[in-house]
Amino acid sequence: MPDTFLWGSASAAYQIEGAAQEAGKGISNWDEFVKIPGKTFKESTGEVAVDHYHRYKEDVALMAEMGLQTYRFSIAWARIFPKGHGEVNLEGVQFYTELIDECLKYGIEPMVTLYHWDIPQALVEEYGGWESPKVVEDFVHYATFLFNQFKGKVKYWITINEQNIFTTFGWLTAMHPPGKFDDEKMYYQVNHHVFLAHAKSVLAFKEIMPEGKIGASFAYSPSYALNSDPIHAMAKMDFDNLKNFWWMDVYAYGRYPKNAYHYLEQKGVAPIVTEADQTILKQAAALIDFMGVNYYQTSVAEYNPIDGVGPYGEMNTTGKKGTGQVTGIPGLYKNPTNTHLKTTDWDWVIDPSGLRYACKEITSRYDLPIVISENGLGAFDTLTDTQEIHDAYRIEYLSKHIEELMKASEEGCEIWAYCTWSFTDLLSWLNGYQKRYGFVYVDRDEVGGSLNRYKKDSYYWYKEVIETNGQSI
Ligand code: BGP
Repeated sequence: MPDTFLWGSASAAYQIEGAAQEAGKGISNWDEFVKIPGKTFKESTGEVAVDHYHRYKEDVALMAEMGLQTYRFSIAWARIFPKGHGEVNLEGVQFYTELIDECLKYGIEPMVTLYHWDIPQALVEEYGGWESPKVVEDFVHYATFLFNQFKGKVKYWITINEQNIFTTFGWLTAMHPPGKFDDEKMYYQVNHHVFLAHAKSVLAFKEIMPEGKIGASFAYSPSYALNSDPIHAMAKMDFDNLKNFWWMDVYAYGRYPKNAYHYLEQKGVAPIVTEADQTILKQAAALIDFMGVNYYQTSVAEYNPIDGVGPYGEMNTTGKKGTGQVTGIPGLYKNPTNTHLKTTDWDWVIDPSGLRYACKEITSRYDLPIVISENGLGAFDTLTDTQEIHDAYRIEYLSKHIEELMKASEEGCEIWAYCTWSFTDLLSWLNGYQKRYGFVYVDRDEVGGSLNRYKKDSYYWYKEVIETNGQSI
């Protein structure tokens, strides 16, 4: 990979920090949501998570020993502004300052996500959080505060993590806070507010740090038509417009895909977009530096008859293969499992070439550099008696994806960084602690544990990948 390329790993505040009610931090939507019985796997919470808040020095030292070049992490809004706005919590600012300094001390480039799904609960109570346009100003104020605070130290910034996922789970499937079900009208309006928060932050950023790099991270699932039957080709187009381009076009072009907008307008659920909004979205789109991509899997698009499957079905959160259900939009598309590919224990298809496909699609459609901000395998791991973790399956998964990433680079995609999900094991939002992603095993389960860290086989493997700049995979 090019000399400037960064080999990295990623995390999110709620999933690793713990110390949920310490050091002046305000309560977040997730701190509240996990209290509702049945919402998370075995009622797991991020109250302690993997205690990164207290062990960050140990974690960063492990990163340094591995040779990690960039560490992507998110800042918990409620640690900075416990009420979402107003008084700053200096202890929170100090924590992230120390974390950033610790990374810099070892030459690890910090990559900061402003929003990885935890909004201060106070804003939810005050005006409904993302449901109100008021959130835009508060978000931009929070973002601007961080830009000023960490200017000169942090070059790479991600505004919003997986807007498509947290809004879908929050307002359509009720699986994330605020737990609303099938509220399509609000779903699109919320998304519009998030777009504006992103866009206005980008504009503020370029005033403060013109030389910095900023983008959003999108959970991109490229799609394949079931076969060459035109009916499925059309299903693929509808899927892409509604499930992929709806977000990426706004980030990169500052406008919604027209056919999708028209469809939603006819359905009466399209967001209200003013001319002033359009101008802001366009201005920001012209200024973003990269497309952030969280890549886990591809989708198959098949025509879904009007009396076909609906958008809501069981999701596999237990790790018992085959328990997920096919969903879709009647009259447009559905997403059956790809029979050519293997799946993980959580029914996610494993498709390394999909990563290359994603990079090429973004390159030709948007002509933007790419940051792979997440990619990884969630799996059950076993700690042996001699405290080793033989995760050959993870090595295989990652090496195949890296191979495809390198091909994409050779084929003309400008890829700036590759962050695996994740560095240490951490809390999976809906799947508890048993779905592990890290290079570093953390001894804990849904109930608790020693929280000791152990290097997995994949830790040593990635160290060598970095050392050889991807030659040894
Ligand atoms: C992405 C999120 C991450 C992380 C990852 C793995 O959607 O940005 O926060 O959780 O997916 O997902 P899961 O934990 O559901 O396996």
